[in-house]
Amino acid sequence: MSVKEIIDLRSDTVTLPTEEMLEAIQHAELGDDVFEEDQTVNALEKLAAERMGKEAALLVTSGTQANLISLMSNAKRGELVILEAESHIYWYEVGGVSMIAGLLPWPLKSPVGALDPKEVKAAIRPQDIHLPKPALICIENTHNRHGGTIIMPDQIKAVSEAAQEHDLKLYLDGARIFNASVALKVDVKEFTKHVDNLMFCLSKGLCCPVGSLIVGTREFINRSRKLRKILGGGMRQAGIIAAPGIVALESMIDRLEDDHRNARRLAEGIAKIDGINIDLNRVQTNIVYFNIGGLGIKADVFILKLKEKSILALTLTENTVRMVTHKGIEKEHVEKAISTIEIISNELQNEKVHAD
Ligand code: TLP
Repeated sequence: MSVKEIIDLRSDTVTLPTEEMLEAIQHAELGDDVFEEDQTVNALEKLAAERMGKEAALLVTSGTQANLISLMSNAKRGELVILEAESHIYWYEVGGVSMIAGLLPWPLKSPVGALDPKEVKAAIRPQDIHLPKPALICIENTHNRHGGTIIMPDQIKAVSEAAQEHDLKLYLDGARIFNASVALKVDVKEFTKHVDNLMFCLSKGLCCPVGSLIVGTREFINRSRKLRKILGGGMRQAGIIAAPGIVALESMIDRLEDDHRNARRLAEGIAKIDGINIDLNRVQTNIVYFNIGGLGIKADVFILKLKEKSILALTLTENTVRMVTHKGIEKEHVEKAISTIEIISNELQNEKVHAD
């Protein structure tokens, strides 16, 4: 690691394609995917469906597009969607759930990201002339804003029972579902078998440059394909994107364990620093949040100080900083990040003492 090297812990979306991926792109068999003639896309979609234990899959441009198409494919305009209050769909997708899908989001709060089946049942209110029709429940795994927390298969099962009882669909925003499966050392189907359909991202910890996959029944995927076209997401020689996706599914999943180990080390290092608060129980995968409220400055100022020292991070709230580990972040980068946070924290504590 050179002294000037930037350590980018903003997100696992900053990962670059591997040599093997670039090689695969060069040799990909291509065709027009709107005519379903790109054999590389077809192979990726088949592989994704098999991995998730579902009938079919569809390659789309991003996680946000995957969620939007899935919302529209699972529910009709004016219907109600139950989701977790900190979910990505509710927070970060520019309100597409209402603006484009035309759904009424019904957010439920939770301590660490898992919906409480009792609260879900209570939210599914009886048919009444005054009320919108509940159609869909969305869950997120791992849960981003709760710190990359894992929603356990039996927790998903309990929500799926509530959904089935009331004839609602259950959808999983599984942008980082492989992080959950690797962390628990269980097959990804242990999670997906309880949901009707889902999406997962290729362009996060799996290092692909672009793309997410929607997975579900053939009927759901056919509907989603049409919606993707409406939204301008019909791509032509998309094998260029699919080729690294195949490499990702075949060889990039197990290495997520390295990211989890690094995140744990980072979190444990940060936990020792005075003035910083971190909930180590939430550090279950590759996301680390910590509260810097005790240092007397706001998170946006703190991340500027980090940036001056070549460490990049994001803010979550006024007082919370987010760091995400990924391919390219090694043990020495983690150590450097910890020591830099410590230096900045000490400086701030000293300034505070002098000001008092
Ligand atoms: N999350 C991004 C940012 O948008 C915050 C990140 O850096 O974590 N679902 C979940 C759970 C996500 O974390 C994300 C991306 C998405 C959906 C959307 O994926 P993209 O960025 O491909 O549209």
